[in-house]
Amino acid sequence: MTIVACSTPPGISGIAVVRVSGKNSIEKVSSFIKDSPFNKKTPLSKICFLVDKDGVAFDEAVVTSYIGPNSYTGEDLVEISCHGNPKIISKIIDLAVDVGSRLAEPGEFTKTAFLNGKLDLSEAESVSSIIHSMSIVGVKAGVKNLKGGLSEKIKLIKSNLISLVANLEFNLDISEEDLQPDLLESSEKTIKNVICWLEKCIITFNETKMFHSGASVVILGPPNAGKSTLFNCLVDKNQSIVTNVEGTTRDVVEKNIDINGLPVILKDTAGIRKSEDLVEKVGIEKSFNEARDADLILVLNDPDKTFNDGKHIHIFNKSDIEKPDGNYDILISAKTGNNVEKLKKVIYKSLVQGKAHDTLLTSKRQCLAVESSLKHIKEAYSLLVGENSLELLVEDINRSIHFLDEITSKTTKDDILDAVFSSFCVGK
Ligand SMILES: Nc1nc2c(ncn2[C@@H]2O[C@H](COP(=O)(O)OP(=O)(O)O)[C@@H](O)[C@H]2O)c(=O)[nH]1
Ligand SMILES: [Mg+2]
Repeated sequence: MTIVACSTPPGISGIAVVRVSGKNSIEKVSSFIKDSPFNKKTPLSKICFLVDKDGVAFDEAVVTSYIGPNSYTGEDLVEISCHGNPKIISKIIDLAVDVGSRLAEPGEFTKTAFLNGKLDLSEAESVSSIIHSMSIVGVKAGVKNLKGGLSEKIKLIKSNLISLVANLEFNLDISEEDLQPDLLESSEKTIKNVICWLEKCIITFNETKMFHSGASVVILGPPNAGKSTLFNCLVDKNQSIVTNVEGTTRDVVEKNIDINGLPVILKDTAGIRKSEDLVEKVGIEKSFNEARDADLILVLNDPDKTFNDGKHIHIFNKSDIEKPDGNYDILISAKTGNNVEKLKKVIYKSLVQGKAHDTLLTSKRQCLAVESSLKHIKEAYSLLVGENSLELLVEDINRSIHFLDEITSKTTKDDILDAVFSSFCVGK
């Protein structure tokens, strides 16, 4: 079956790209190209006229053919770079469907590439992370994995564990006195190294997942503290309403900003106070909910609260007209902008503790698999130091290997595949 989809976003654009993949895709597309120069033997890129059934040209486009397996999907593939008029795009898709293609599902081109062995699962996921990542750091991590960064590392860890299992199994089959003298010592070393690497993987993922999906930063505090003024100052725009009337902000106002390359989803909230106003009460409840799920909370002008949990920054605002009434991490004036640049640095430092560039995992799914693998290898370690039976030890190491396999696996259950590829865009 041949699949077809537009790979560029809907709407008017200079150029749009329609892709057709599958057996006979080249013949099928040729049926609506004037004097088609394409064949199944040689890949080709050419400017062509696209013609309707009546033979009249409806666009001039650059058409590129790829011959499977040397294509993105691993099968014959044609990319049509046409003018980005939605009418032209749907005409091409209609003509492709008329000659026996069907509309592609989201992510189906990449899924086909995976099923044809062009990419393993972690590499396919990196395509999604390259497209969706909210920062260039996240994009770079995706590209590293597209080139097999994570797969290579997993392969190496796996081969260490497989040799360990082989060695242990060999020693299971021989008599006690013939046991390799340093068996336990060398096994312990291998297992410790694997534990160390897996732990590092999880820590860096947790520290850097914000580079992919953004960090949620909530501004919280009493009414009139200047939360909306600070919000506007950080987003560089008069977006949130500022007045000297308490209870002005009721709904959560949010905006994506960039702090030193880190994508931040900044949220302005209703001031916390006892209120009888129903709408304001709902707003205050929303403020608490946002704060609970936030990566970082900026607490403004609240002398009663001091926090030392790394999740709060205690800020004194209006330092241009008032003296601080308690202990604060930083003094600012949202109105004049004084110390706001310094606050940005404090925000960045509170969110990014480690080295963002070290990350290898790009999805929650990968992280869960690493966590399960770590759990079993840790169990293996306790069995080893507790001098328990080698059989049990081997069992746990094998389970640990199984979860590593899930990260890159070429043979994966359908539900996992569906979950991975449904997050893609149509046409990728
Ligand atoms: N002098 C001074 N006034 C401020 C500052 N920040 C906010 N304000 C004023 O305080 C009032 C309340 O500000 P707003 O941002 O609406 O407070 P919110 O209720 O916490 O959102 C407004 O009149 C602001 O102009 C500041 O840093 N200095
Ligand atoms: Mg406000």
